[in-house]
Order: sequence, then structure tokens, then C-alpha cells
Amino acid sequence: MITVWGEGRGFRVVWLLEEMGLPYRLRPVDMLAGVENDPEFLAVNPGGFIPAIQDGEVTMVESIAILEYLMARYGPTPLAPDPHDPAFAGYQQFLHLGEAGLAASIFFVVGARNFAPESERGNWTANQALGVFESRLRLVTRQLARAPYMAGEAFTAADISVTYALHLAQRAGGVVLGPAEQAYVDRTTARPAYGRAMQACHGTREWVAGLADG
Ligand SMILES: N[C@@H](CCC(=O)N[C@@H](CS)C(=O)NCC(=O)O)C(=O)O
Repeated sequence: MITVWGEGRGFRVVWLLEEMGLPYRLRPVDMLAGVENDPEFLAVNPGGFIPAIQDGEVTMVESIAILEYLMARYGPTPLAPDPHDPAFAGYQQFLHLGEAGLAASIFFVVGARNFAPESERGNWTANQALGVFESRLRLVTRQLARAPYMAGEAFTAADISVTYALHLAQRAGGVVLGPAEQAYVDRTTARPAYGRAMQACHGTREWVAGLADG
């Protein structure tokens, strides 16, 4: 049985597991309570960040690496096109751009907007991170003018990666998505596996509900 430690970007992992129909258990990690109070988690990831997975003898961090591991280990799956498929290059690019370009930059904007002292919220670094996010988003916008999904005509794990980042930006980063990006997010999140992942991720659900109320 695969154990997923923590939500946040762990939502990507849960969504993929639901798409692939693989059994798992989700072990919550309360980042706000402080991981120093969770020695069981620190034994899995001494870095103290989420998500992590355990699968038998395997322990891993980095959400995109985890997606790649699960698809390689338990595939083949249409979520990862074959390297000889014309869709492969775009798939690979957007799978990583979703984290390295989009989520990694907007994460710090979210931190500044929601947790920093008032005087630090619009500081130089937060603005730079927002600029990086916005520049990478232009590649998503161009792709959506060409095709419905990041790798072309079919939904793949690249869409799990990018959708997570766009949702985070929209919900907590103050980013207003354009009509094509909004239609894309509406399309990807209408998938039954997304709905099941949302049901499984109680922390994410409560967080989203809290943002909607506020
Ligand atoms: N690139 C990593 C980022 C992991 C990450 O920053 N996770 C956040 C929550 S989604 C976290 O745990 N932040 C606290 C920290 O880094 O100490 C991934 O994709 O898994």
C-alpha cells in the first residue's frame, strides 16, 4: 500500500493515484502546527516539506518525481505518453514547468500575501516571484491557443502538474486567470478522479472552503 504524506502538492500525487486507480492511504501532515511536532514525518523526510511517499522500501519526495515514479512503476498509462509519441516533448516540458516554473514561484507569492507582515507583502522578492510565474504562464496560454491540454489533444500528468499551480495562484496568489486558462482548469477539474482526490484531501477541501468564505 502506498502512503502519501501530506497534502499541498501531495494533491497532485493523490489525483494521479485516483486517475490510475491505485490503492493508497493519505497521512496528513499539519504544516501550520509545525513539523517539529511530527517526529514520525521527520523520520520520513528530514527536510520537513510535503509531499513524501512510501511504497514498500521506496521513500521519495518531490511531487513531479513522485508522479514520474508512480507512472513508470505502475504504468504504462495514457497519463505519460510514450517517448516516441509526438506529444512526449510537450508533456515532459509542461510536467516540469508546472512545478519548476509555476508552483515554485507562486508558492512564495502565496506566502508573502498570506503570512508575511503587512510591510513585506509586496516586497521585491515577492514581486520577482510573481513576475516569474506570469512569464511562465505565457507558455501555458500559447499552448491553450493550440490544443485543449498541455501535451495536445489528451489529458496527461502534465495537466495535473499545471492545474495544481494555476489553482494555487488563483486561490491564494491573487492571480486572475484569463478565459482560456479558466476554461482549461474547469475542464481538468471536471474529471471524476479530481473529484475523488478532493474528497480524500480533507485539508485541501477545508482550505479551499475557507478561501471561498473569506
Ligand atoms: N518542489 C517540491 C516543493 C515542495 C514544497 O515546497 N512543499 C510545500 C508545501 S506544498 C512545503 O512543504 N513547504 C514548507 C517547506 O518547504 O518547508 C515538490 O514539488 O514537492
